[in-house]
Amino acid sequence: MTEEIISKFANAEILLDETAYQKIKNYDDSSNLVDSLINHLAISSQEMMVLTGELVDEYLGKSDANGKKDDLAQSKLISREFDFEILKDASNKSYTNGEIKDLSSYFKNRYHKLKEMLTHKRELTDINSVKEATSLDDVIKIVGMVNDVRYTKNNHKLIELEDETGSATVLIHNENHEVFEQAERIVKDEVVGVVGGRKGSLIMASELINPGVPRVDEKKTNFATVFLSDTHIGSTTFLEDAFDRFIRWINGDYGDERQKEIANNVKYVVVAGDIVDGIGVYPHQDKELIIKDIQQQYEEAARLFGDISNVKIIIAPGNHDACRLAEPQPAIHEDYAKGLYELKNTEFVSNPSLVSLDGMKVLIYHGRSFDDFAMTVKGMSHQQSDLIMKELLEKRHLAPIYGERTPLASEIEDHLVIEDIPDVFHTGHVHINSYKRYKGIHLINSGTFQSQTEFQKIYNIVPTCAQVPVINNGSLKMLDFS
Ligand code: D5M
Ligand code: FE
Ligand code: ZN
Repeated sequence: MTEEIISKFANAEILLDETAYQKIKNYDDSSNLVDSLINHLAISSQEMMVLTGELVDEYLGKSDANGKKDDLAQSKLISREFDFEILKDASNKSYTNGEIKDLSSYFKNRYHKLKEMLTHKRELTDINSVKEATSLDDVIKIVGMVNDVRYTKNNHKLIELEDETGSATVLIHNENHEVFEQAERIVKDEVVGVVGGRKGSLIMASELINPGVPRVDEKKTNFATVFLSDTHIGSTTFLEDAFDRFIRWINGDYGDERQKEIANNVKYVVVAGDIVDGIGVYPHQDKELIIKDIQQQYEEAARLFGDISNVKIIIAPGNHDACRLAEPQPAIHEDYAKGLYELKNTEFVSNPSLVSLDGMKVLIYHGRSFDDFAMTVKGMSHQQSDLIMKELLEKRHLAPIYGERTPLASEIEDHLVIEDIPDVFHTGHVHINSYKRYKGIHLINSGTFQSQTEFQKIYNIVPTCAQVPVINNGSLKMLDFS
């Protein structure tokens, strides 16, 4: 039996310390205990672990006379190891003093980062400068930043493209259907490649080239990650009952067996902004607030999220949080959110940011730029944020349009360029769930826990409330707490 105990645990990747070993060996029905412990630990823990005497005692205390185990999700037997890493965060990287000089270095930095990606593409090796291109009679290849987009009176598309040497006007003929359709999605201030030929003072485009994203390999994960955003705690329209059901679910107290099994597997919760409703975000907001003090709103958030244990909670800000509005938004400051900071399992990151959850890369972005895309690009809307997310990935920029609804800080570096390809692209803001798999990347918009507001009624935005996306063992599940 002695050897059998050790080898059974070893096969299950569990190490025994001496006291645990003695306790198990001396237990009446040790063979049964070995099997049930291994079974229990295999479900609750994903990593190699050390089983101590204390844990054995705790387990035995929780087993009833028939050896039937307690609700696994309730068990605090395992203290998990989190392989959590912040790969990119802009919180402490804000250098700008707001001078015009910064704006030009900001755009230069954006241009160079994206040009670097574009010129690595087969179609854009040996590019011409824009100045050269305006007098070339051969095939023209240029990379430029979009200064302006408009139509000719015959409904062709005109793009004003600029690099450090000058600017040129690119025409996309509407009978060139494929390229024209692509040109419909071109926005101001993005960086794009053009292949074409000169016709007088115009460049006729035969190809438009985005920096693009390669296909990513499927990440094998054996844990569950919950994606939340836009809880808007403090608002009269915050759906507290639904949120309570969510918290009960995550703690193993709500849902059917299958849902409880997922809850038991949850290791991370990611919050992509608007965790609270904030104050003074729009005129007369106080009429729609149940908690009128920003710190109190975060205290309430701490009370609600404080019921989640043994799960790491990663929090990024949105446009309602106590944070500067200009993106990149630094992490929510401790002065505002003391209670949340005091929770042992919280992490605070900037908007945007890139984190690694046991090797699964998650790009977190609140999604303010979706308003600009929904307002300016044909066929795009708040309802289908997956289409916008796909376009942002192709453009490799989270908020290309400067000077509209999305305030951007003119930093020396452009932190909104998508430099690393994530496994998951998680957004919020629109209050409408969406999910798509694009080139292997999970595109997730996590909806909201706020019912329709007066503002959203005017814009005809119908939120999808209390629908929570979870990636469990690599595939998406939607859980409904409404
Ligand atoms: O955003 C709540 C909803 O309102 C979301 O669907 C986006 C939309 N929204 C917010 N601001 C604007 C502007 N300026 N134009 C159009 N649509 C907007 P929240 O960030 O929670 O207030
Ligand atoms: Fe919101
Ligand atoms: Zn928002």
